Amino acid sequence: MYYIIVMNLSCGFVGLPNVGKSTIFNALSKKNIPAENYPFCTIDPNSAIIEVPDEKLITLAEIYSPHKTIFSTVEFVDIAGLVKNAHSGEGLGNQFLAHIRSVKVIVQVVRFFNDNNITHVENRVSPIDDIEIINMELIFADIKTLEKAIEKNEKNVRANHKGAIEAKAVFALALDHLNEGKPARTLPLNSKEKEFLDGLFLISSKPIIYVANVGEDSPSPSILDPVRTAIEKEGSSLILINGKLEAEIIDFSNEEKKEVLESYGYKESGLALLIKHAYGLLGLQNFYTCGQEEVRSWTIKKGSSAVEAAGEIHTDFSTKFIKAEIFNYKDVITHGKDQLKSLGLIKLVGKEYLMQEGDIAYFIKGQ
Ligand SMILES: Nc1nc2c(ncn2[C@@H]2O[C@H](COP(=O)(O)OP(=O)(O)OP(=O)(O)O)[C@@H](O)[C@H]2O)c(=O)[nH]1
Ligand SMILES: [Mg+2]
Repeated sequence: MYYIIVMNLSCGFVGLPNVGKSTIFNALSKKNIPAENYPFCTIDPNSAIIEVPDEKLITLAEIYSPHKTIFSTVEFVDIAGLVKNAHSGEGLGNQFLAHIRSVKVIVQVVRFFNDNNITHVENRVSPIDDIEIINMELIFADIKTLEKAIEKNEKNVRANHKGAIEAKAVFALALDHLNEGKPARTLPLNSKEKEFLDGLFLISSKPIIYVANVGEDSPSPSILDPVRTAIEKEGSSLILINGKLEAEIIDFSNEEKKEVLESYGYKESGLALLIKHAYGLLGLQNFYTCGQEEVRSWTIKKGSSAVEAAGEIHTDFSTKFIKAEIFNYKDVITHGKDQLKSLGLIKLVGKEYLMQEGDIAYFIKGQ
């Protein structure tokens, strides 16, 4: 049996220098890139393709004993540290922008650990202020983008181009919002208005997950709670990862890792937690295909229909879609794979069927 990996989702690690981005990136991706105690250790973004931890897929592979087991994957990108005024050239300046623009989810790593040996660029450990600095840099970058777009759109307004007046109104709303220090993702717009902004690929419109790099001692509620409240108010979520610990157990087996993490009070690995949140934010779920040749996990948007799921495998399966046989992981576990047909647990469905979490599909296509 061998394993193959396919890519679906990308997460970019951002944050101040020396907060532990590369440490966490390495620990989660098992990649040994430099994570040293000096700011701007990471200059070019490093990226890693990582398998989505998937217990269901592993169980299905045990049941079907295929030649290949193929996991869904995510791409992690370790982006250079940002500093205050990066948008006007401080630190590594605007190099970060293109890297952040290319990812689907921003993972903001925030330093909670105290360690006098590790320099903090602001010479203090204050998560709430660090978050503010990073978020403002992303907003400043977006303000620049928006101002350019407004200028360009003025020509369209003068030339009476279709939609230019509407775009002007949306851009003005967005600029006010950003100027108030709020990220574009919290601007309430209807779907038509949203389309005008979508074309600008604003960084602060991307979903964000905050990772507290908590170090050896868990932060006290008096430090953690106000940060969590501020983040949740914005509609985002905060997860706790002990970067240093995860880096130390990088070569342990999965069972050993689980044991160590549990002894420190962590129910799940940082990787599993992060991916679970990224799936939740983007509204993703998995379905499976199972056969003798391969057992494979596929990632789709929640609410996808059978024909959309089929298209994820190959466009041929969607354009020539006839029907699909669907059964669910839960039934395989309860009844075994060979009893499903006689028990009436294999559904024959058409294009419109809504895929459910844990569905296993066999698509039938025409010539
Ligand atoms: N004590 C302690 N040190 C940590 C922890 N996480 C990271 N460090 C140390 O902090 C230093 C900086 O970590 P990096 O992972 O390189 O930080 P970074 O955010 O990637 O920094 P840049 O690439 O410079 O932006 C290294 O010496 C790490 O070993 C932690 O949880 N506790
Ligand atoms: Mg780094």
